[in-house]
Amino acid sequence: MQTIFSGIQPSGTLTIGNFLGAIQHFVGLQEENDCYFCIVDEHAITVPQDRLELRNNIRSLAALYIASGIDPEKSTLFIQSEVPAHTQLGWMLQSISYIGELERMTQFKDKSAGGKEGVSSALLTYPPLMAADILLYKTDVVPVGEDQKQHLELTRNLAERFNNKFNDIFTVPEVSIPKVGARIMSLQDPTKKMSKSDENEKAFISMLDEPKKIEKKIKSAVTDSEGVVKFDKDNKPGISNLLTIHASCSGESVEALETKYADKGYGEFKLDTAQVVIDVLKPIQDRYHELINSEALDDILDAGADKASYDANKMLRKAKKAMGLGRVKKKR
Ligand code: ATP
Ligand code: LTN
Repeated sequence: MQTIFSGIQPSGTLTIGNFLGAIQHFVGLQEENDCYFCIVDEHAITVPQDRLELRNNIRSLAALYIASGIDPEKSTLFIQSEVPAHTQLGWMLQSISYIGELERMTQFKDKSAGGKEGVSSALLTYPPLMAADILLYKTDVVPVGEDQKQHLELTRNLAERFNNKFNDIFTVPEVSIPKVGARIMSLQDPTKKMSKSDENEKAFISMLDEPKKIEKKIKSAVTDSEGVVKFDKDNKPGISNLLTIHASCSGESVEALETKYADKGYGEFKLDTAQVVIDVLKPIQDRYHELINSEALDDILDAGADKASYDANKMLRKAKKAMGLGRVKKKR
């Protein structure tokens, strides 16, 4: 049995990219492992958020985790800001992070591309907080999409740096990236990753989109003029992305789909792709609507925060002791 940790930001409604790149894999992992899944709201505030929207997104994300198959009996599901140990260890890890290495993170570079004046300092110090999330639970494996690989490498470096400098207390985690679906691209610009905070709504399929909307978005997805359903990431990024989505949702291989649509047009391929996406999302949406306003959801999150706090505080105490923070009480 291994310890698994992963987090998702409540920065909008989850997309099919989050589902195929992350949640779907979390569900399979919970059978044989000790899993922690976190709603990382403190990461979400590194960019401006509307308070009421953030509140809604946090609850909605919790309901979507469960509706997608995260079983609170098997896994610990909790909200990051309800477990203060995360920001506490995050601060301690900032003290051993270098500005240079943080400035090299591509997510920071992308999000601060418009100039550094209006960008929060938390966007820069986000990776040590992410490292804290992971290291508090003696995590062995972190399942994430491709875009998080660099943050995971930094987490490993910080863990090793801390262990060498102070005391060998942290487990150095491995990253796990799915073979298919690790990087679902935007429907409007298939060279960019699909992102829930994209300002163009047509660029992503939200997990709560209605069937008609899903169909419309896939129909208007940007492709090419060749008219051949074939996987070629460099020359046909749009069709390759739809093939990945179709394959991940239907369980068929990309090769099998290429054969199936060999003499068919994009129109038919797109309609079928929409259908397999709708089929995957429908039962999740039904369960979501049962959960979203229930007290049961609060009970699950309360229990999750209690369990996570207990485990995280144990590690926090060790880290404080290793760094010399606080005091040792005199014997009376
Ligand atoms: P934002 O747009 O707010 O930056 P996001 O949509 O990129 O957010 P995150 O909360 O940062 O989503 O990521 C949650 C998980 O989903 C991570 O494991 C991430 O790697 C994965 N993920 C995000 N986008 C994609 C994508 N397009 N394809 C595959 N996996 C993804
Ligand atoms: N940085 C991640 C979200 C995240 C995370 C984590 C993922 C925060 N803490 C810990 C895995 C483990 C993102 O933007 N997708």
